[in-house]
Order: sequence, then structure tokens, then C-alpha cells
Amino acid sequence: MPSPVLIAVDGPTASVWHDEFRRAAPEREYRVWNAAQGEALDEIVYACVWRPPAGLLARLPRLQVIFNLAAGVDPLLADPTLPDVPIVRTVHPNLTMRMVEYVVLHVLMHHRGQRTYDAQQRDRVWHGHEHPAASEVTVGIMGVGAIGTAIAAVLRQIGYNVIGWSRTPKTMPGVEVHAGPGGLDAFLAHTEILVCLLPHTRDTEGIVNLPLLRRLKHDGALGGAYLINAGRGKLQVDADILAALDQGAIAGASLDVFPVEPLPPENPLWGHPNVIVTPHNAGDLSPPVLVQGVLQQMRRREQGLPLEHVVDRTRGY
Ligand code: NDP
Ligand code: OXD
Repeated sequence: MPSPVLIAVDGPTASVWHDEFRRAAPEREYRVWNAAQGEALDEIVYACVWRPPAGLLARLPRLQVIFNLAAGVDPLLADPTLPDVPIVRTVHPNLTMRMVEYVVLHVLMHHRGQRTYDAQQRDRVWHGHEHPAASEVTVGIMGVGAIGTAIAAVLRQIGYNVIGWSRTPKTMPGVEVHAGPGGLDAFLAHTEILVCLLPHTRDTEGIVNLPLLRRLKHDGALGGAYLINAGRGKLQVDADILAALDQGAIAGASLDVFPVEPLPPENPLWGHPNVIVTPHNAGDLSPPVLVQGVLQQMRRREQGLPLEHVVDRTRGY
């Protein structure tokens, strides 16, 4: 019998993950973390987690691998007691494509002025506006990793000019990728729709601020700049986004993530006419599908193969 697997998931989906693991791999034994009951932790070798309580993983003497049930590992790395074992994050075609759906939807919403038509419909106004072709618009993707790369390919297929920004230099067919702090100016100066898909790290915290938004291209085909943040909330400074909207540094924004989640009811972003708020579900994680990816990694390890998608703790992602 393989060693028991701990499932420690913050929020209402813990039992959903548990059911899916049991259904997909009934031969394994599972323990669902429950602070009220406590659990026997001595035998745990694998921990499958999303925002586990700080200190919990340090209490597993036989722990060998942490599986993060999401792409971003920032909540996990924030735990100073995190044991020094490999962390495997979620990289899965299903999650990637859900993110592609979200970003393509919102790029098109801004490009084609959908908010304006929503308002016109409320007033029964029949009036068309001109919109440039996708080929006249430049979308800049901050973070061209597993998800950003897939989004770039689909946006290119629609016809957009796509550029990227990453930490290290890279070549991508048809996409000019700028790298590092030295490449940021040129990247921003060409970007009309900024798509943020960076991880939250020491280096990226608060990067989407007023000075950065002012550096976007405002005199392009869209006649203004737009922001889409589906990365992490702590990348953005909410007050700066509101200031950027007021000052015309951006004409609109789609925000799936926020420094404080759930977004507090009194936050003015909720009511801003040019802001689209979604509740951190761009990736719309699907436990039945993602469990397969975790089990595949467990099997790889048990067959003596190297784990994939292991987090580099020094980089922070
Ligand atoms: P990856 O690790 O594959 O890609 C991260 C990208 O960000 C890489 O291109 C990396 O550069 C770049 N990057 C990291 N740090 C810096 C920096 N300091 N300066 C410039 N570029 C940097 O991650 P994924 O694509 O899988 O996911 C990205 C993020 O999306 C996740 O971390 C998560 O926060 C978020 N996410 C949000 C979801 C949602 O529902 N809203 C769902 C899924 C993910 P390099 O290529 O050089 O390493
Ligand atoms: C993720 C997320 O990081 O859903 O996967 O936010």
C-alpha cells in the first residue's frame, strides 16, 4: 500500500479534491487536513496543497514532495518553515487553455469596445463605433512562461501584434521578447493592451503601478492603453490603477486578481465603469483534470523518473 497522501486545501473545494483523488487513484490512502480534528501526519510522503496553514508541512517528518494544486506558488513560499523538499506546481494544458480563454475574451472586449455597447444597450442606442483591425493593435504580455506563451500563439492567430517580457531572454516565433529591467521600457512603449501573467515574487510585487502604466503606448490604434491582470493581485497597486484610469494613463482594465481577496465591497474598483472585475477564476481550476497531472508526477517519481515543473525556490516561481 503506497504511503498516505495529505490533502490540505484552503476553502470549500477540499472535499472535491479528496473525492477526485479517491476516484482517480483508489489504491492510495488519503488524509484530508482538518485543523479541528488534527490528523496523524507521521506517515505522509506526498502533500497536495493549496494555501496550507503556515507550519503544517514542517510537521511531516517523512514528506518527500509537495504538489501545489495551482500554478502560482507564492502562498506556499511565504511560509518560512516550508521544508526543503521539491515543490511541483500545476502546469496542465487544461489550466493553460482556461487562461487563454480568459485573456482572449478580455483583449477582444477592450479592443472591440464591448463595455460601450453594453452601456448603449441599456439605453437602447443603436450606434456603431470604428475599431482597428487586430493587426493594428499591439498586445504586450508580461510573463511569457507556460501560460503566456500559449496566449501569445492564439492572439497571433487572431492577427494581433504580440510582444513579450520575461526575466531571461528567449526567442519565440513571431513574438519579440524583451527581457529584464533593461528591456522593460521598449516593451511598454509598444504595448497598447498590457496582459500581466507574472508570478508574485520579491521582484514583481507592485510592478503594475502608476509610473509603469504611464509608460504604455497611448497613441496607438486603440487611442488609449488597457490593462489585463490575470497573474497575481500583489503585482498591482489598486490605488494606482484607479489613478491611472482617472488620469487617462489607461482607458480600461480587466482584473481577475487583487492584493486583498475577496475584493472588499468598499473597494472602488467594483463600481468603476471602465473596470471589469472577476473573482480570481480566470484559470477556473478543474480538480478532476488537474488530479490526473498530480498522479502522473507521483507515478513518474515512483518509476524513478525526474519530477516535472519543479519550482526554483531561489527565483521564487
Ligand atoms: P511560468 O513560471 O511558466 O512563467 C512565468 C513567466 O514570468 C516567465 O516568462 C518568467 O520569465 C516571467 N518572470 C518571472 N519573474 C520575472 C521578472 N522579475 N521579470 C520579468 N519576467 C519575470 O508561470 P505560468 O505561466 O504557469 O503562470 C504564471 C502565473 O499566472 C502564475 O504564477 C500565477 O500567479 C498566475 N495564474 C493565475 C491564474 C488565475 O486564475 N488568475 C491561474 C493560473 C496561473 P522567464 O521565462 O525568464 O523565467
Ligand atoms: C493558480 C491560480 O495559480 O488559480 O493556478 O491562481
